[in-house]
Amino acid sequence: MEPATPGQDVDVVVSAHELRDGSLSAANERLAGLLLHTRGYVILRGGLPAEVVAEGDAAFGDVFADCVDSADGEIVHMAGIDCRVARRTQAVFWERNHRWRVFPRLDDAFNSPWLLANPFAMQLLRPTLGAFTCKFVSSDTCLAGAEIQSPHRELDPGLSWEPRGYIVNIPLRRCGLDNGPLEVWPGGSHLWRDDVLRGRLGFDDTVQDGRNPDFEWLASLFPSRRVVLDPGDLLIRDPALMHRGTVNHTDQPRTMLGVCYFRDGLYHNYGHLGLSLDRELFERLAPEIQPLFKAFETVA
Ligand SMILES: O=C(O)CCC(=O)C(=O)O
Repeated sequence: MEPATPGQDVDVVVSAHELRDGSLSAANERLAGLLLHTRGYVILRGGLPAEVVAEGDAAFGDVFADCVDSADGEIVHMAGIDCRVARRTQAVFWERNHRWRVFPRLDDAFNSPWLLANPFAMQLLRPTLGAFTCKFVSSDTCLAGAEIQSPHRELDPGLSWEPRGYIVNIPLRRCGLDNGPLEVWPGGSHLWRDDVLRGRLGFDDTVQDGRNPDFEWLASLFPSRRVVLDPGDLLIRDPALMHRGTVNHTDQPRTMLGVCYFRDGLYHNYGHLGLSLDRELFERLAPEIQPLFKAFETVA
């Protein structure tokens, strides 16, 4: 391998051959495993067929328009969260400060195994998580007017050095520097311990949409990277990795799907498969991925 410049962005480029086989070569698996373990995230360039992303993007445009049209709907409490349900597409959603969280129903446009159980992501998650299932499938849509978020970590970070789960982000269109890319702090922030950071030192790493000067100061001590993603790329990240949403300077929504997998036996109250799946949709999933989605029925 060529020596890297310190701090250089290193991503994994999926070859046409790997894409056809749905399996990373030994060298790419090793590189991806290394980046995931040490930086808390890895980008797989070209880890999804273009047509799967294009179909998801077209369908999401319709779902999102329905959410916007349904923004005056009744607030309902589902899976521990106050949300609304889009009238036509039945997507569960909420909006905060021009950031929309949408749980699209996993119908034919969204149920491709490439999206829901990407073979490269599965190849990397199996050895690190052991037994795991999907916790939720949602999307982040950032619009003009959204403020930069406070750096934060998610899903009970810092309880162990073992990853509790992973989030696979799938951009439906280009996430460039101009339209609100995710900013991540790769220097080991996914390993910061909760008992020290919060318990002993009193930093709160959970604020997303408000200001958090203390934690923003802490973040300023470390280099960060704004990740540019093209349709077809895949970002796999530890939810404990410090990150934030940034500002969309364009007039077009910027959407990434987020598929969260959690280690068996661990729990977090955020997100639920029942927000996007019912028995009928579950039965339409490819049989080989159904075991990952079996928890959909337990939504309150
Ligand atoms: O902009 C994004 O997609 C990410 C936003 C984010 O990190 C969050 O809402 O937790």
